[in-house]
Amino acid sequence: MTKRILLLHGPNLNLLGTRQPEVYGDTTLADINEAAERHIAPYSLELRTAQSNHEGELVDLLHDAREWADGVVFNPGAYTHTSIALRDAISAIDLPVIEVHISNVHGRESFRHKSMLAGVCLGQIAGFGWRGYLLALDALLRRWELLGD
Ligand code: CA2
Repeated sequence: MTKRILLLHGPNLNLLGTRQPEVYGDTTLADINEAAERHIAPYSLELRTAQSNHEGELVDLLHDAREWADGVVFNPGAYTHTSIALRDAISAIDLPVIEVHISNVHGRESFRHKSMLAGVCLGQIAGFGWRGYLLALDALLRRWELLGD
């Protein structure tokens, strides 16, 4: 049975690869989505990608995912640190959601140390650059026993 994954990117991540390469690297969002597609190619998985700069639209995308997806890999950007609406949406959809951050948020400003979302996610991956998205995909693959130890 094919599993379906939403790879969801939050605010400002459309700018990846254009600014602040010292923090976020020089990989673009399109590069990340392509790398994710390549990564899952050997498995019976379908990937859909989306990016929004708007909190309510991210809530809608999470609600929609309930209708079709089996899991979500989500970089909520700065909404990580502020959004009770996204926390409630993740709680409501009852899907495994993995929070991903390109940078090590715990080594940055103190306001980035707190995630409003991590407690309702399956787990959090931070600090491994764009490859963190691939680690998150592997975590879902393992959960579904499509990838062994
Ligand atoms: O490290 C991450 O992935 C973050 O989610 C990125 C967010 C930040 O607010 C979080 O604390 C950690 C910011 C995304 C901004 O992305 C940019 C990319 C290129 C140029 C400017 C911003």
